[in-house]
Amino acid sequence: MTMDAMISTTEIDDIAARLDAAQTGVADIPSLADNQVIPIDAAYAIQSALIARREARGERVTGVKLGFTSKAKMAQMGVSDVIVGRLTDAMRISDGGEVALTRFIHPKVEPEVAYRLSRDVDLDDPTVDIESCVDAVAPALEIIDSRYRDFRFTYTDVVADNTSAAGFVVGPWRPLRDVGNRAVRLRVGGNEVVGSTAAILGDPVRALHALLDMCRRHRISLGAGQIVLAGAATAAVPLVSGVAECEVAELGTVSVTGVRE
Ligand code: OOG
Ligand code: MG
Repeated sequence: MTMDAMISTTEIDDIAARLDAAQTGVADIPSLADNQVIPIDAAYAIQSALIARREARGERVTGVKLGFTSKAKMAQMGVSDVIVGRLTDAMRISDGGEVALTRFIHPKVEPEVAYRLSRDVDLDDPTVDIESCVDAVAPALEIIDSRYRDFRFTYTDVVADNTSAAGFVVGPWRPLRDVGNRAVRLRVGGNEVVGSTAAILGDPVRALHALLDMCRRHRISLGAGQIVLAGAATAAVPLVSGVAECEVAELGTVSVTGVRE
């Protein structure tokens, strides 16, 4: 590591504070990379500091999410490796519920698949079978809202910003089943995007294995009851007022209504 890539714990906390203020104040900030090289481990440390701030306000981590598990998303954002972020109870919106668009800077919505962990995952057990730690699967929507101006960021920037996580909606849970190669349809206002769950690393179940690998590398715990978002099956679409609905063939439908207050 070169000297100029080093980053102190004070800087880590300062950046987390800036990202936190951008989210709570609904005001974007410039890309960190404009001023500074952030090593990947520091980016995950910033993400953890950001989550610690949310927890100090009473939020609870209720899940994790993967990003850039599809080529469409990698191409849309110009990155080439998966990322992991945290979901909190404050980000959850009930299926069919409303969400105020004023909560966000420039929200987009993604069609996803969610898994539910039924057991704690021992990251230090090299033989752990992640699929056996999951008991249910559901269609889901993720609302992403980069805290960076114009959604412009580098790989490490977006990790620091908790992978743009801003909201999520989970549809009806079904007992765990194969959800590979299912048609996916996302409708937002007059916009319709179609795709397939095959876009998610070939099969969303592979996202669970990618998640285990990322969580081991970055020491992110996985516990019983947590929700896992496997990543978008298509490029993200701007969230506007009205209904946003995701349908995954033979799995179900999930929706949220964006409202202007
Ligand atoms: C980062 C989040 C990507 C996904 O499903 O690929 C993501 C972003 O695009 O802002 O959540
Ligand atoms: Mg996503």
